[in-house]
Amino acid sequence: MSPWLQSFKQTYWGVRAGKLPPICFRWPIYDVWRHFLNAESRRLYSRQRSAMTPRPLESKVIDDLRQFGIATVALDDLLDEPKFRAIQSWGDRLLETQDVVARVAAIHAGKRPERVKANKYYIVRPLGDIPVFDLRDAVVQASLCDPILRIVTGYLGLFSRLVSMDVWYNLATGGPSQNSQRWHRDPDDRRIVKTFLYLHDVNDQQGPFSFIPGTHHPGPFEHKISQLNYPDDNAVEERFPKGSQKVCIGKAGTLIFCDTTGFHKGGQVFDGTRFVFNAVYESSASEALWHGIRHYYLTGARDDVKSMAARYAIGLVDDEGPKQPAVRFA
Ligand SMILES: O=C(O)CCC(=O)C(=O)O
Ligand SMILES: [Fe+2]
Repeated sequence: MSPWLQSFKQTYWGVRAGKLPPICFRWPIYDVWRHFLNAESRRLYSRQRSAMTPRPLESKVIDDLRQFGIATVALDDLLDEPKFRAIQSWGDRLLETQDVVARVAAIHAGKRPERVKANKYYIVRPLGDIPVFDLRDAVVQASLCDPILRIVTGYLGLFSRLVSMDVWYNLATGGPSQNSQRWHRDPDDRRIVKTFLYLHDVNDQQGPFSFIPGTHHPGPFEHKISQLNYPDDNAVEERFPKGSQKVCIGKAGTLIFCDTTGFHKGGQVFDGTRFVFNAVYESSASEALWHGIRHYYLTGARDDVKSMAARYAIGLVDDEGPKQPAVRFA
């Protein structure tokens, strides 16, 4: 079948399934409607300006995000009360569950789980593919805390949506780099803030998150919304040699903020494992939101969430859905 006919068929079936046609996500159409769709989130942010005024360390993170597209801090340095130990022991308990131990052992024995999210068979997700979090979980409270939301909204210039939270246990599976282990730009929005919280130390053999500073600004290998942005590996390496790449090795408790519309990769473990919590903040015009993709569910009393920015962040997230997580703790 000719590529033209193939893309026509894909568009046709996509539209029938309720998806917007790809043209809606191309420049400049997407950029125009993104602007209008975010009118409310910009207005809410500017109304809350004084509450959202960043503290000095938060301002430094925002500045680094603007300039380089990446910043790292220790989570507890941002918070009024340390939370990392509680988050880490919650994570460690997840790893000790029978189900997770069995899945890890199977992969180490060379088995490849079938039908695994995004084909990432090298990741064990202790909470399953669509995790259910509770608003009382320390990790959720950290993801919605004022300092982090001041950074995210300060960088994006609008109230953002917490579109994803996930826990990854990356294993060494050998073989060539795959999926997001290869250099790419994320396609969901024009500006994205992803945070990666290292739950265990990560050295250069444990699949550290890596980024090419500055590539969140327009540059080579154009950023395309709603499409794969994976140039040939050699082409990226030639254009951005090793010296221009930032490899985020770090201690447990390290929190990385990154605008992943720039080139990044990670999670290819050669020795040991990588244990990380990932949260994703995007605008209300994020492509994933528009396609109705739900990455997680939330339980707990929403009325307890007081800050406007946090309420907005979870405003579109569904309550606990049909899929139960693999494990739950009270
Ligand atoms: O696993 C990693 O370090 C990279 C993941 C990634 O590409 C992403 O979260 O967008
Ligand atoms: Fe990515």
